[in-house]
Amino acid sequence: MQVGSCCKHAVVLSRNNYPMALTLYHVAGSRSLRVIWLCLELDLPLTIETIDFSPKFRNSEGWRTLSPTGKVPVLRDDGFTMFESGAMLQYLLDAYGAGRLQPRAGTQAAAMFQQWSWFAEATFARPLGDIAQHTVVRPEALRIPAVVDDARQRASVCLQALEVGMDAGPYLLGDAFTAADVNMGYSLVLAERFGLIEPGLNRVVSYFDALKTRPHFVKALTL
Ligand SMILES: N[C@@H](CCC(=O)N[C@@H](CS)C(=O)NCC(=O)O)C(=O)O
Repeated sequence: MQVGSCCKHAVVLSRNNYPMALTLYHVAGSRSLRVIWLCLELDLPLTIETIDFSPKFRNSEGWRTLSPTGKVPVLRDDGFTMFESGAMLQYLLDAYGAGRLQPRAGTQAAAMFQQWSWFAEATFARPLGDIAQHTVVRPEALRIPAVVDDARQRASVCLQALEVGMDAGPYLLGDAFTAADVNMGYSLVLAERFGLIEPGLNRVVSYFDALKTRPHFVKALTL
């Protein structure tokens, strides 16, 4: 797979001698931010290969071999390849996290960790993705304004659910920062980009502000 030949540049986040060889196929502003942020938080070495986000490249046979739906990101660990950003976080936590940034399995905290992680992608990111598709990703002729209007409503319901449903903070599970915040953080980046975070969402605003004080989030946003 000649992904490398389509990469604009590679950045290597590496300070330790871990036995793994993680490579992330990345596009700035995409869900690959989650993987970069988590690797920084866990101090895992990661090679970041920025790929071409054009439909031509994403529909190429080579890219579809790695990502059958043509989406971004893709993670490789030596010869092992996977798609779905949330699943990547879980793999990294379980394989290399040594118990960090996730609650012990089988606890109610772990259930809440799963709830917010799934919510961030399976529920909240759906309308956000629709907004992205119909404002940026699709060619103009294929964009449907009514889809955007509807998606904005659905995303607002999700923000309201976060407002009333999250713990007292500062993080989703209270005092402990976890990878669920990494999952949610990216969805909030999109929500902010689309102007959906209203000032009245007090808890959401202070939660997102708390995430923005984390240096690794700030760094991930620049890559
Ligand atoms: N659930 C997937 C969603 C992947 C996804 O939609 N990625 C976006 C970029 S953030 C993409 O590739 N969009 C292009 C498209 O859908 O055509 C994940 O979390 O990895």
